[in-house]
Amino acid sequence: MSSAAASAKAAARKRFEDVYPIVRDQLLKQFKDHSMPQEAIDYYRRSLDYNVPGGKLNRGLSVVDTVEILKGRPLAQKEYTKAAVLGWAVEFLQAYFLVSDDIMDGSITRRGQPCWYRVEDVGLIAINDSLLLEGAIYQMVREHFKGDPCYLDLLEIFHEVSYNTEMGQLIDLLTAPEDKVDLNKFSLERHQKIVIYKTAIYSFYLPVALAMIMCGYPTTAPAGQPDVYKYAMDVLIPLGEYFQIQDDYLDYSGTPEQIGKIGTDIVDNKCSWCINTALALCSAEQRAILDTSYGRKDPAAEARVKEIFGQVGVDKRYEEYEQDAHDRITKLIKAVPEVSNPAGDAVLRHEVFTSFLNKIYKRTK
Ligand code: GPP
Ligand code: MG
Ligand code: MG
Ligand code: MG
Repeated sequence: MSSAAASAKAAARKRFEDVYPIVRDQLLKQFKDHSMPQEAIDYYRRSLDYNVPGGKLNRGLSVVDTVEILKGRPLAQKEYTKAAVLGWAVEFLQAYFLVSDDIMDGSITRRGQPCWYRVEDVGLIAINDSLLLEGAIYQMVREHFKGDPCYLDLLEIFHEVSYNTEMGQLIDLLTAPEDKVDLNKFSLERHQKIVIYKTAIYSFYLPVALAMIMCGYPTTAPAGQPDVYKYAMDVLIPLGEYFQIQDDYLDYSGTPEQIGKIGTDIVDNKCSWCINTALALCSAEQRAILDTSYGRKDPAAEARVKEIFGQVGVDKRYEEYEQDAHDRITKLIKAVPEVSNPAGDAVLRHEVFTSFLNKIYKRTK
């Protein structure tokens, strides 16, 4: 990236980050309005600051970027703030998922710091904190959008997408029981179902759909008009699937310094892209080792699994997968009609999708 592009990116991030304190302080003010004890206000603030703003912010920034691309111009401050509130709402949704996912996965670190439930004086209060993070979404959307024609569509999509993600989390967990390792349960088909539901919909479809809703694209296509949300879905789901396969691969191959978390997929018996790929390539002897070593809370067993991933060539397969995904998604993008909204002040430009693809292509963290 050129230094001009890098500083534009840093400035965009800073502008987005500057909206966070506004949102947080509105949430804290509600606590005060309910005369919550100071201890609760302080705790809630600490939970928000710990869990919401410290990630890559890709999802949140995507909402703002997409609104700008749809409108084809920089946003005025008022509309910027509204787009950014929706972006932060996606980051709150993500924080809600991650705080609870880390408990369910028994994870150790997240974003380079201990998982919230492992922080002193937090423990299982983290469950309630995750619920507050979810509830906060609806508080902030109401504060900034009530009375807007798109308000109901915004509420519906947050509910629908949350529900889809919870369905995905359920099949992720059911496919990976802690005490019963059975690699026969795994398949690339099951893997695809899991990743579409647990990651792709909320991480890729949601930010773009929110931007489209905010720009006045009707969620039910008028007679004779293309269903633009369906077109968006047709590109964004494969994109999200590609993103989660990267996450799976980095869980195995990345260092904690690089990815900001300690990979737990092998010891957690996860139906990840790596194990499915290894199962398709391994010999009977290697399979026997995988059967006895996968999903065991034992560093030596984990090391044996990683060794087999290396032997069967998971890394080379990943490189091939990545190239193929990039080319396939590029073709899907070309098939999307560049439709205007009814007011004629927004266009579903291909750049909405290519900007996503460029952001994640060959990512290493
Ligand atoms: C993360 O998958 C899963 C989610 C963010 C969805 C969680 C959904 C809930 C309803 C709680 P992961 O466990 O592979 O991610 P990571 O590797 O970051 O822990
Ligand atoms: Mg996890
Ligand atoms: Mg998980
Ligand atoms: Mg993962």
